[in-house]
Amino acid sequence: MDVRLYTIPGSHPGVAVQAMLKAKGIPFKRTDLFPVMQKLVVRALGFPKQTVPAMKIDGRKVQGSREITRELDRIRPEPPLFPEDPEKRLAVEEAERFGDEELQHPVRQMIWWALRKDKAPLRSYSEGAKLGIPVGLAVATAAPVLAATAHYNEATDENVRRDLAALPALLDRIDAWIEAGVLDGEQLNAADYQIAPSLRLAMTMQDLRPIIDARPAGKFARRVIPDYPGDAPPTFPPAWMQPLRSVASTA
Ligand SMILES: N[C@@H](CCC(=O)N[C@@H](CS)C(=O)NCC(=O)O)C(=O)O
Repeated sequence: MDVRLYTIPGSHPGVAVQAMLKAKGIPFKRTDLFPVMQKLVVRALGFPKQTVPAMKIDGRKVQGSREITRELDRIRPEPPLFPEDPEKRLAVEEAERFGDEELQHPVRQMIWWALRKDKAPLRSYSEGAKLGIPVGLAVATAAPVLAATAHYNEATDENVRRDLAALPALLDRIDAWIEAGVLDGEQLNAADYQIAPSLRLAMTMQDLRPIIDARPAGKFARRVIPDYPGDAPPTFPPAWMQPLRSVASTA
């Protein structure tokens, strides 16, 4: 089987797919793309959308982390990514949907906002990446790419401030799923692999790391994805962090 994954270094859904490929023991090759450029490249490769992760399996194209999850389960059923029991499966599917539709994007907006403000940490997010040019050069010339990426992800002050205020409620839902055994069970499932990389990306930001680490969600994320590239020093204005701090101090 010839499997090639197209991704961006540090992409959280890209990390999710890599963790599932690893869990299933499927060997694969990875093509790392630049943000912005990836839109053109994946379309030029014949994928219907412009997002990564995108994957070719023996020339067949599958795009989107949830679509890839199902395809991986189809081509290599063991270990399964969904429970057999229909009720448990529904719960995992709902948590997986939440991870994709409600958690992924706010974290994406936060990190692009932070990197646009200070591009120095970008090098740490490119650890292990094969971009085709030296990482130092990529970082030195990254300002227009960061501006464009922040723009198309709508990583505005207003949105990121709102994302930060909403984060405690998202973490509450994740902690509740852990408590209920939907997440963090003995056998990791599709929702574990969808949610943990977003938490790990959020935890690369020093502003958020201690807050998430203090909760079951933090321990869970580190179990599912032990290593995640990137380390960004505190960047968010103190007033934006206030909603997170007041929840942490009353917990
Ligand atoms: N939620 C989808 C979309 C992933 C997504 O938006 N990926 C980002 C990189 S992390 C991307 O390719 N953005 C480019 C764009 O939106 O055009 C998934 O999990 O596959």
